[in-house]
Amino acid sequence: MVLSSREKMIQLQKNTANIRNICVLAHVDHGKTTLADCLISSNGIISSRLAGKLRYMDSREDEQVRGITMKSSAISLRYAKGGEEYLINLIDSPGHVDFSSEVSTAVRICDGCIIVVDAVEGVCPQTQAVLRQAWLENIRPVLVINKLDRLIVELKFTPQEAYSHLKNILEQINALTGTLFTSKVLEERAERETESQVNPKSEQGEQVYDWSTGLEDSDDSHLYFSPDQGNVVFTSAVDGWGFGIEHFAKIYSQKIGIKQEVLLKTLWGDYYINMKAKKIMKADQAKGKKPLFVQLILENIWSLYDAVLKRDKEKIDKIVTSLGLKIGAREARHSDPKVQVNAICSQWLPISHAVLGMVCQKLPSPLDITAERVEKLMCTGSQTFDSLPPETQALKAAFMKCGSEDTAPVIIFVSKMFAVDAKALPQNKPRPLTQEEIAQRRERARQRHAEKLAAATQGQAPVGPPEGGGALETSPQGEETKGDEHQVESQTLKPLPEEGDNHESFIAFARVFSGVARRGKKMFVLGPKYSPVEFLRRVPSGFSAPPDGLPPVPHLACCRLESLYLLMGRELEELEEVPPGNVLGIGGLQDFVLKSATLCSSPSCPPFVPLNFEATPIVRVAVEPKHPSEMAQLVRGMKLLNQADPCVQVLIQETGEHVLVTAGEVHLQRCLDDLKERFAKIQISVSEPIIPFRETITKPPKVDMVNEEIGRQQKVAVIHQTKEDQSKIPEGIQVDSDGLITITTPNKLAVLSVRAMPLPEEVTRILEENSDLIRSMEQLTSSLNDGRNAQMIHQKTQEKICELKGKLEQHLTGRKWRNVVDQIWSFGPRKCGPNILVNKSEDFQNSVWTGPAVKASKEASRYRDLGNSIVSGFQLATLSGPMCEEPLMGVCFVLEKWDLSKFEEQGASDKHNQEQRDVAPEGQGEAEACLGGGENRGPQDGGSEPSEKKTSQKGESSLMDCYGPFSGQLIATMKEACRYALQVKPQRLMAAMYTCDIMATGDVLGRVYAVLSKREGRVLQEEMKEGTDMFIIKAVLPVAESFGFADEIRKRTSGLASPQLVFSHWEVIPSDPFWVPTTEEEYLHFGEKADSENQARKYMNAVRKRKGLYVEEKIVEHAEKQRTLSKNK
Ligand SMILES: Nc1nc2c(ncn2[C@@H]2O[C@H](COP(=O)(O)OP(=O)(O)OP(=O)(O)O)[C@@H](O)[C@H]2O)c(=O)[nH]1
Ligand SMILES: [Mg+2]
Repeated sequence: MVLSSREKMIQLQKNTANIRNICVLAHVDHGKTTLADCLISSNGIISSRLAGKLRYMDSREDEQVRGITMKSSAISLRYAKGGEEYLINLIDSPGHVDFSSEVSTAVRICDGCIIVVDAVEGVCPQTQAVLRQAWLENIRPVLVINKLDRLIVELKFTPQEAYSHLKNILEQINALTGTLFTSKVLEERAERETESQVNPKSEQGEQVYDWSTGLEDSDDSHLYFSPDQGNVVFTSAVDGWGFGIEHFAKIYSQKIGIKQEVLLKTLWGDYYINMKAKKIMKADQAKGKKPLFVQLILENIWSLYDAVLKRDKEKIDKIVTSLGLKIGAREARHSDPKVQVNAICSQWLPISHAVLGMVCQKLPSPLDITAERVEKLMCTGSQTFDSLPPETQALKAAFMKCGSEDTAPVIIFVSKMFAVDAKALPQNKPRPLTQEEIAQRRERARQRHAEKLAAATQGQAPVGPPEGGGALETSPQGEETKGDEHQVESQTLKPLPEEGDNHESFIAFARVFSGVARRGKKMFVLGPKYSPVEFLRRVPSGFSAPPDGLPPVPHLACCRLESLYLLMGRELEELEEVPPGNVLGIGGLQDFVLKSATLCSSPSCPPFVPLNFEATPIVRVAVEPKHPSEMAQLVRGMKLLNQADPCVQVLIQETGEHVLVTAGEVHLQRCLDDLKERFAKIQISVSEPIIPFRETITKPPKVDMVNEEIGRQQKVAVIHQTKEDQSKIPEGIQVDSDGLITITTPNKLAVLSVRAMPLPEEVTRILEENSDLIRSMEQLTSSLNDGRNAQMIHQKTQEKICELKGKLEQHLTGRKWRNVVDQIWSFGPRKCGPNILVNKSEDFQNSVWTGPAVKASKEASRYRDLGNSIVSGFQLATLSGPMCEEPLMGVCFVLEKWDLSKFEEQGASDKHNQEQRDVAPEGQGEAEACLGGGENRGPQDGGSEPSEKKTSQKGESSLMDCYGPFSGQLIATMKEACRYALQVKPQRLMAAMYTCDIMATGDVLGRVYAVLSKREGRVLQEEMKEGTDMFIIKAVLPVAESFGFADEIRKRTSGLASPQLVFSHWEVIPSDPFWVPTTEEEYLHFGEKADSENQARKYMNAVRKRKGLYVEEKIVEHAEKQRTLSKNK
């Protein structure tokens, strides 16, 4: 029986103070979906017998088969407590790392979350991750320690042991919260300090003081989890029970006559009770006293389990009667003890009361949204709230008020788009009839029957239909034509199936932050790059026009809220309007919103900060249709998939391959299934995963491959090899002993000298971390270059830039790096990557820190244009390296010399000639044109044009010669120079690495290690989980070796260990892909052919093969031997 009708929900949605938007977060398999089942069953949506088995929120088939959740989905529940009725919008989220982006989409639209922790496994890597995500979104958590039954049944703990274990888990999770809190306080303090340094007058002395005392002063007690705070409950979701200590405090205060408040404070903690004196005292463990929690709570539960497991009928009956419960006969007789436990406990300690009670009491309503959170949502990038325009700042009040009056601006955030089968939309489905409708139908059928009977008894042939009755008979489902909603609906929706194969409809997963979302309302869709400042600049204030009549503003579109839905797990219910503070589904936005967006009725709203995704998409595959003719379907399918998944990336590579980039293997599998079965509906073939690599250079090794120091006597061979290397370099390019490449442009007018040096690891890391900052620096410079007066650079950004520069200076020390930071000219690839270009040439000085040399002189601007060509060459070189055309990482290119003297001479002589030509316009032209093969003959006519202009035209044309435009030559030459500069240094490949957390029991540990070492994994840390026989292993594993890793581990350990893989960093593969034995020792060790496996070469060749590049491979190695063998046979 469904207790909560749609009408009831609509009514509850209006009482904002009693709404709770919450999500369930945890590590994979800690019981989120099972818990959600229990809560859903309390509303009668599913039967309580099925709760925990059905996993109602896992609506996809693969979720049910694999037993893991893959998407977040919402359901609205009703809960009554203390005379108040609450509406709980519950979102179940996935715990698997591959789907952590789904967690981000859930936390954004919630105000609170339930963190679930498995009582046996305790705090796991994803627990940390989700707690961090909740923290970053500023939402308040409560804790559910689940699977307590495992402590009794599996681990066979005594109540006392269980208590210590639980205490331990609480300590762990509080320690985590503590670190998050301290880091935040310290960050804020640092911010304050810099602010007060920058602006000492505006701050008052005292305030600075406040923060310098920092940590000790900030009260953080409310942040921690503690049963006596009421923010922790203990549950067993499978067995359907759960409790907070409040429940027992109430019972025992009546039973033993101690005040409830006292019990609340002492039920958790080391307190014991002196029954005789009716006093609670601080427990002294040494005396063997039991804490209250053990004595009054755990022991009761333990004895119940004990009785049921031992099938002690008498004892069970006693417990049941003493608790005053009624157990159904079927459950009481059931042979499975689990069913009995469930029947008893779910009545005694109903889990939904414990959890939902805590949620209503401890988690905030949408009205309690904090100013801090609002400001964070509204400020993208390095903006601060104060820097927003006043109209925008005014919206903060609307957020805080969460008002539903007509004047309130409507603000909605769409956190993801999800696809549903169009047939499943409520408007396309026959609606179940209401009781009245059923009664009406019954009445009509009865009438018809009576009429028929009457006709038969009169023996007449059926006459003409009596007032439309016949029409009813011919169409049994057709009812009275007037006012029947159902019919109207089904008529209006008939056209939909005619849309052909478009069976997927997209629903936006969203929340109303302010105002009432009404069907048909026009809204602005704000793209992530939209700026209200830009709008206010373009559209005069007070301009009033219908939203679609506005002048075009970038990243702003206009849409209509076509349909609104109440999200009910697997079902959707249509709504006319949604009041503020609610989670909702919106239909009809698929043409406006790709993945997420902000919708607002007022254009002065800024777009919300982008969701922060923890996982980096790293696993790529190329897909193509089995039948080439189905390409169009594939492309369309991929587009739909891209929209339906928050984290997948869909792209077409330069090679023309259609590529899917996913967060991991499981995610990849899900995306492929979706593509095949839902979005493209075609057979596809999938390539092997494309593994990304990076190319870099290192310092020359000091030891050879057999760990012998490269001594003097062996140097001969080494030099021999370098010579060989150098022979690869074509003539005309000079290489000095230090690896400085000097190269001339094809037209011989410019000479470039470039050297490549490996950057220290730390510097590479800093560059990677700050790529966003570098990108914004770059944008700023380019907008200045364009002569646009870009937005004033914000003070905070300026500080961050200075900080970055400082950090780089700190790590780039020594003679080699002297002044290098000041001379950084560009970053690459894509102008923000982890490689740098340093300009040491004397003539032209330019650095990223100062911005472009904004000199008005023509000369300067010409240099700047040529400089841009050099930078472009560097960008190209860093985008694809010489080894296997993968991007570079951690390389510094130094442009030592940039000789343009010839070019200038040429320019001057051109000018001179031009002047002469101006004097004598005919005659000399032919002779000069030899360089350009006629191309630079240029415009010789037009004597009427002003001479100034003519000169400049002439100047430009002189840049052309038979090798093409000079700027193009510079780009190509610079790229070549960089590549050769790399090739003369020891080149290395870098592999992407996963960190891998595996939990395994002691007996399978050996097998886990075996799999890890087979796949080149490296164990970093191994820890035993206290009180259990579980080990936590932290390892790193190359992405290249990770495919099938999780499966292999599961198979080898019979499912007892399951790894979680998260992309962590890039690591240099120590072996040299071009290595051949050179020293005597190496010859001895590896033989002349050195055909033992070279991992780096294997990777490199695989990539080259995939890209269709030349691979140096010997196909027949020992031909003679093979012949002799066969002869001998
Ligand atoms: N013993 C015991 N098992 C439980 C309990 N709660 C859940 N489980 C089991 O744990 C497994 C995982 O439960 P789920 O609810 O699917 O876990 P989840 O957190 O939703 O997992 P993901 O969504 O994949 O992250 C299932 O086999 C459940 O039966 C519990 O209280 N006790
Ligand atoms: Mg789940």
